Amino acid sequence: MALEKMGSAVQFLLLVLLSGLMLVCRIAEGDTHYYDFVLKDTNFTRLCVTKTMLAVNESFPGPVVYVHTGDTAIINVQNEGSHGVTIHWHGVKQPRNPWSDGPDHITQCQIQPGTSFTQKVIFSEDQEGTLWWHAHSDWTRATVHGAIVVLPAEGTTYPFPQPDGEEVIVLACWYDADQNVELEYDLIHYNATTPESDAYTINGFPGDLVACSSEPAYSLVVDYGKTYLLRIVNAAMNSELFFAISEHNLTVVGTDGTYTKPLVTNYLMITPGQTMDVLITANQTPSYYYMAIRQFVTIDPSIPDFTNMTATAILQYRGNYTPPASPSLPTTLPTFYQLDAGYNFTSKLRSLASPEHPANVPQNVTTRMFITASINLVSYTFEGIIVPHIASTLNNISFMDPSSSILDAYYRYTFVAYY
Ligand SMILES: [Cu+2]
Repeated sequence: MALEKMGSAVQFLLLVLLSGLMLVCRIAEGDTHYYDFVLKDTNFTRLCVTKTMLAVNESFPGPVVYVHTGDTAIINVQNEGSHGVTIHWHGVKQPRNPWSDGPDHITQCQIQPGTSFTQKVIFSEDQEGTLWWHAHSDWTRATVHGAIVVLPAEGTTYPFPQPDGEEVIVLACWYDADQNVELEYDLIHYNATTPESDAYTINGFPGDLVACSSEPAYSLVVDYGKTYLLRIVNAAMNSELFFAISEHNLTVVGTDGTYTKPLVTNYLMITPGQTMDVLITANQTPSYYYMAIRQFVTIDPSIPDFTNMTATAILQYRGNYTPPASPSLPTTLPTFYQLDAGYNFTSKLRSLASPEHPANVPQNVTTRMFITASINLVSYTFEGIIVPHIASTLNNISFMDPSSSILDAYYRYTFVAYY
């Protein structure tokens, strides 16, 4: 009997040990999530214009990828559209896994119409918060993009009180025409850098202040007294954006998949490609309030070359009350040329740098590299005519898309690579 008891005690201990080991393995390996992305030319109507544009799963913005730190996402991209594109996982550090990064002609060739490509994205680094994915061929990313939510690893939590709810908010551009055609036309005919969009959008919609305001706007429905984590992505093509919510403070707690020291503010300035994790508490009189964005313009104010509009969405309290005829606009949203507002906000951001989330900045510099990024005038022949043309360079070397992937060629030693 005593032996039997001892045996079961040993069995129990072994079981505890084994499940502990399994838990460690689970944390180390993470879960695997599978997603299907179908690229398709889809009809959308904004600003009273209906156009066909490339989108993933017929949605603008596209689907959200949810993972925990340490997980892997396997994403099958099926291209049923009319252009070859690639998909890039913006900001996801993938050490020793360059094959799924996505920039076309750098790590892979384009996924041609009628074909598919499966990407394995490993969230292995200490990255938590919000990142995003987007197409990486010409300006296809204007319509082909979505958020990536990286939750804390299993068994861990946020470095701030657990929010009552969370929401992804993607800021983007709307072009009435095909932005890729506009881009090419501008480059060839005007030596211009980038076409301006016709509107900005919040989760796909420009909101109430544009013509055709009978079109729907995005609404975020909240409960009084609750705190929400907003995962904001600036997917606009080329514009820094101001963001504010009428009467509500914002607390920035993270940016680009890294936690920050909490920063209480009444507006944000978010750069293209950047993400921000922001807490808001629904602590105002239940009503409708505008959240709004507008471009932060740093060029000469006499040049009216920017998207001069304010996009809106509605923060809507749940409950019984008479909604206002028109929600209030945030008075704290800076105007387009307010340089000090842009710089003041950015200069206040600090990494969290806690024991759990350290800021490991390398202290020991072993190699110093001198890199010059510039835009030069080069000449090329177009339809028999020599055309002066602007081209970006790194250390005075410009880049033209090769016919194959550079990574592939480098890996197989088929050409000599320079940095
Ligand atoms: Cu990117």
